[in-house]
Amino acid sequence: MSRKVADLLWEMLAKAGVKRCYGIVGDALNPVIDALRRNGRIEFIHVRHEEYGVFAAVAEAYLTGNPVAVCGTAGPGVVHLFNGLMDARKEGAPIIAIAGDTETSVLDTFTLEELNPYKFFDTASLYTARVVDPEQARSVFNTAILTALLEKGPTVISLPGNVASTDVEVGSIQISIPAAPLMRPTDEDLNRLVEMIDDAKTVAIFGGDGCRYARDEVIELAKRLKAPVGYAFRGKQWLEHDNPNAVGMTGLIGYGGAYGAINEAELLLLLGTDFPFSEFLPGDKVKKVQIDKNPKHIGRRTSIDLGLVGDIKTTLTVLLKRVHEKTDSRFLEKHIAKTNSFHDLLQHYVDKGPGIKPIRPEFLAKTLSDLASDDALFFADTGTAVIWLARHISGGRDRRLFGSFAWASMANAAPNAFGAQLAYPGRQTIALCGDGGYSMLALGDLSTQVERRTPVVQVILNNDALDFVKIEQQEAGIIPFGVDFKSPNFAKVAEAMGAKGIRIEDPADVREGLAEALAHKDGPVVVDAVVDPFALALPSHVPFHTVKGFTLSVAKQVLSGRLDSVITTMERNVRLV
Ligand SMILES: Cc1ncc(C[n+]2csc(CCOP(=O)(O)OP(=O)(O)O)c2C)c(N)n1
Repeated sequence: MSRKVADLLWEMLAKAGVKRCYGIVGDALNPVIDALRRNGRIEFIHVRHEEYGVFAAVAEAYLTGNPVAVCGTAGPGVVHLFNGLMDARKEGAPIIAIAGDTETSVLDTFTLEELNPYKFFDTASLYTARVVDPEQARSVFNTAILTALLEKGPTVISLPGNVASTDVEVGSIQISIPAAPLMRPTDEDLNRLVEMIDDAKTVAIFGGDGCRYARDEVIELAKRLKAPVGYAFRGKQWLEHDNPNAVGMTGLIGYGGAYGAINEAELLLLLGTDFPFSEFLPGDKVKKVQIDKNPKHIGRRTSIDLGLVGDIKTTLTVLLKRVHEKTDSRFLEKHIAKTNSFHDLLQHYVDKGPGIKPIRPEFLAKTLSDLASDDALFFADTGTAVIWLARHISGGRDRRLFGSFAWASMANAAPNAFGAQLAYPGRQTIALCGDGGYSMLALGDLSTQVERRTPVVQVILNNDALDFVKIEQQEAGIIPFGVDFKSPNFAKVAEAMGAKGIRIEDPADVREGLAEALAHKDGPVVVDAVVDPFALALPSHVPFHTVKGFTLSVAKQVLSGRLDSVITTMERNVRLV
């Protein structure tokens, strides 16, 4: 049967489970979007910025596991997709990007908006194809869909408008998507692992997103081995809640006993994690075993004594049949006690919060966590928002915590929450945003949310600063520079755009303001929370160079006449209040 290439595209995407395509149309994409309209099975989400669309798609794809389409048109529109596609690659989200391309008759002539898709997408995309002949179409679309789904990341189909509107002869359109295969190490390797576990007096576990489907198995293993369980940001939501062995996170936003546990154990099991901060992982004094279904992850962050390829669930299911229970729980108890005392420390600004103005972000985040529903979906911007998410937003069986954890782009949270709301209509979706991030990307597409009346709750930490970088600069020993700016009253801006706006300046209004926001179901709401720009968040383990850098920065600030801001930082962070 004959159909246009663009019709074939949407037919195959719909068969693969794509429900939405986010993007902006124009020139080369016009015949593609005309076919989408004809198809009628995929919803087009017209966003104001292509990057916003991709961040929305990333959240939808990650949370649901379904493939999601995005589109941008020739040259500049395509370029706007890039940052989001990098995020999809790092977060493991199956996205198929349709890039409008210049007519085939003028390819390689440096014509208007021409972009070489192979070169341009090389870093982000798992598979990039340029369809210059209709006969390629079925095979290319099939490969793009399967690669995105099975390798979990973005693929790109670059489609010139003239090819999209050409007829192509295709037989039956089937798209067969196999489930991910079960993978585990050989018996020989598992026996070596059992021996290493038997030989170690103390074992700690550190897990990442690879534990997503293996929560029960990891917790059971930890119980048997009396092992404390630490986690990377991407492992927190799977391993923290209702886990008596949980000891928190390590790294620069770390808390609890995780750093101590993984550095003091005799044996460390790294499960499904590509945690990038090597300096927070132990050196040679701790034996390390790493298990990951992606062989490229093994040994790249720290040297490993035993590397095993396998998915965590399948591997641990077999391991649990062979492993011998340990009886001495003193190591576990020590690190649980450390975790508990760190929690008391974290609680300080939460408890004192109602009496401190400007509002402490710790108090704001904890109140939000307490008020939100048990199945809320939380998203945090890269910036201080991720710190407060890590430390004060509690997970739960049905809660999800997501962000640009592995790529670390700013401005992800509001679009993430928008995509999640479209995927799970009516479920509470909450974005904790930076004021820098919100101004960067989210503001324009608040109009999109208003039009669609999506009840997304956006809480902006209005601190008039790129605060995370301000802290970074001080840790690096330099005087904060280029980090201050003036934010508008976001509540008023939101109201002017047709959303609900709530401004909170007084700590006494935090609870009521957030409750009102969460109760608002008729469209988006923006909470403009004026928070303390001097709130510091130091990790549970502070590396020496950080202490040195901070001291140096403080000295430089004093010497350059900024004593007032140094005093304010000290006053606001050494429990004087
Ligand atoms: C697109 C992008 N640009 C720059 C950075 C570097 N960066 C990381 S956090 C941050 C500051 C974020 O500021 P804001 O959104 O205001 O949040 P805050 O830290 O003040 O809470 C910057 C500039 C980045 N990660 N991504």
